[in-house]
Amino acid sequence: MSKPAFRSICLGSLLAIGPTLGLMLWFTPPAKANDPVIVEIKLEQGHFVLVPAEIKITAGQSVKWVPIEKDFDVAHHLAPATSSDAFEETHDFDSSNPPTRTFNTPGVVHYFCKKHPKTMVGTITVTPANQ
Ligand SMILES: [Cu+2]
Repeated sequence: MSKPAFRSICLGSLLAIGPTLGLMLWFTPPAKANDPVIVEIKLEQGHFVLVPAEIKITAGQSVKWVPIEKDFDVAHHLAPATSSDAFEETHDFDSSNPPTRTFNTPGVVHYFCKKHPKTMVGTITVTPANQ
């Protein structure tokens, strides 16, 4: 096989594979690691609670708080437990606008709901990304 012929076969393969790869990437959904971890807000025995109350995530991951009692448009409002907890306070929210927060710094974050401070208490443990 002469060199020019070989070259044109290679080029032909690239031209065929390129668009195929491009299409595959186009249709591939985002990686699971980037999907937010869901914490549900449920009504249990008359009290709103976080499920799960304690979660462990990897630095860079996001958490989304989703009220699943859609019949009750009760507002929630998440805030750090203390000034040393790296938690960005939310606005009032319900099932129509659940908040998401991304945690980039390893450590333990305590938070609670200002509307339901006795029962909606949670902890997020953020581990380093390379562990
Ligand atoms: Cu609440």
